[in-house]
Amino acid sequence: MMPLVMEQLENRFTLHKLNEIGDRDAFLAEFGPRIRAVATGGHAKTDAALMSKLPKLEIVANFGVGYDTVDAAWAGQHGIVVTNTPDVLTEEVADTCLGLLLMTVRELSASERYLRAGKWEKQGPYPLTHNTLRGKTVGILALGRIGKAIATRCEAFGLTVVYHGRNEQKGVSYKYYPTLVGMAEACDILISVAPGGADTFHIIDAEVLRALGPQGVLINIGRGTVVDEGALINALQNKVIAAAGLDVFEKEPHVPAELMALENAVLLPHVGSASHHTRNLMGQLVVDNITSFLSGKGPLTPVAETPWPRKG
Ligand code: 8YV
Repeated sequence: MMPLVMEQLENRFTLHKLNEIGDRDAFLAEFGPRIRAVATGGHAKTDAALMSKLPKLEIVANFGVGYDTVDAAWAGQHGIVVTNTPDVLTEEVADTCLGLLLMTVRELSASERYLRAGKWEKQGPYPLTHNTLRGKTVGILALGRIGKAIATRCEAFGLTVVYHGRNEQKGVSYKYYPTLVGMAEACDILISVAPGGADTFHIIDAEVLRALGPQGVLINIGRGTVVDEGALINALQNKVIAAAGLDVFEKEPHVPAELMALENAVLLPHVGSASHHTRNLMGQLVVDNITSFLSGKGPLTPVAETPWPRKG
């Protein structure tokens, strides 16, 4: 957790830091019975095993809009509220996504490597790119808040936007595809904004990549687990698709050597929301959720599994 979060929580509450204590079991045995709120983020898991050791737990405030590391269904069943950090990061992540899209389609990072290696002067201009954004259709997987901000930017770039998700959305003018394979067949660029978790695990598989086709480009700004990374490596090696731009990976921070070796992959270290501006807003929302909740005013941004006011 960033200093902004730690300082405010330390000033307002009694703060125990699980990550700084070597013996997890001893920590939980000593402090677990008193913990009312958990602030968490990154790759730390707040699962049933952890929450069941915190009998007074009332709220889990997750740093990040994605909360696949928190067992929100279990929390909901046990009267624990889970909050995330939506909205404050939407535009930043959409900006990053468009940057990654341009880098991938127009080979901007490869051409910069070419310049820095002194090849422009020695060997002449960087080769023309096979791919372009001109005349292309973008398929967005999961048209939520971030997906819509990406779609708006894509429209400004003159791209046709279509989408796939669990349901067709009212009031959305983009064409809806009821199946992911159907959308992959129809679009040139597949952008995944889908959250992680069991429901989306490996839904972008070999079949979807084949449907995307040899001119196709995959951009993943959501969660790495949505893509079958082995199938993607195979598809990139064998030109089943043209290229991929990835900000997220299956087992972060590990990035497979096979991906690192590929010229047709642009790889970013999960920087979608990673500016001081946006991360400060996310951190503040973690603090504000806990403060509001513990002062009896309810959570500010509860997740769908733990609605507020409570149902029933
Ligand atoms: C953060 C993210 O990098 O919000 C999310 O879901 O993936 C990112 O904004 C991550 O949550 C930091 O823990």
